[in-house]
Amino acid sequence: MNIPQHVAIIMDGNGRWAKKQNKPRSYGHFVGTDNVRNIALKANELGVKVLTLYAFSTENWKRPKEEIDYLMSLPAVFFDKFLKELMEKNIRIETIGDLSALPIKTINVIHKAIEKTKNNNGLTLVFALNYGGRNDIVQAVNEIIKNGSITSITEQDITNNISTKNYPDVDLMIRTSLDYRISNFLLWQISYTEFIFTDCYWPDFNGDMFLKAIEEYSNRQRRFGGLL
Ligand code: V0D
Repeated sequence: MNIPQHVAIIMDGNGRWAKKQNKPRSYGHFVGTDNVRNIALKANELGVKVLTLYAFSTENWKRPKEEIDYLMSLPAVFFDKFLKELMEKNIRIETIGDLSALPIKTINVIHKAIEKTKNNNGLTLVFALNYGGRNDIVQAVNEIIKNGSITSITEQDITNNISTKNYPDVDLMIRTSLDYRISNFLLWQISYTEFIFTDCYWPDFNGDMFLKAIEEYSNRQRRFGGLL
């Protein structure tokens, strides 16, 4: 089987999953957090190098304040429940996106998780937090023009300055829960990415379904614009 090096996931459907059983949206987010663990362990087992998860977008600030407050408590929930296991399984936590807008408590927990896991060399589990794909490109260009003598830039310049500069190309993107769009997730990075959409809500998306997605990826022929 051809294992993708880098998988990205839009973890959608937590609210709808909760609603279906007359529970508050926050309960869906809570169970969704447990599922981050399940899928990260599966990805690690399969030998995926990088798993990038869209946890909070630059647009999610439009949600009701109480939902945002609850979401901002989840890094601590995740950290307390799973840090020990992440260490045992050699999983490293990193983030992309602008953390500076998050509550200071949330930032501190995230920094702690990054610091504690920084020497692990299994799966790199990347949380996209306050992340937007257009913003990512703009910040890369701003970084490049800090070199004041530049008059034109190349694709490689952008690739070298974008948030995912240390990761391999995104081979596979998965979106759960029935919407067929990118929602300003990775934009620059998905030129040749394979897509898999599933109607399953994120809390129900299990390790077996993840494996099935990898198998489907493995069966596709990637041509990168050329001919076979
Ligand atoms: C809610 C489903 C883990 C989708 C997954 C702040 C949305 C659960 C984290 C997390 C969220 C982030 C950083 C870190 C450790 C864990 C997380 C958010 C939302 C937004 F270092 N799950 N999770 N962060 N959800």
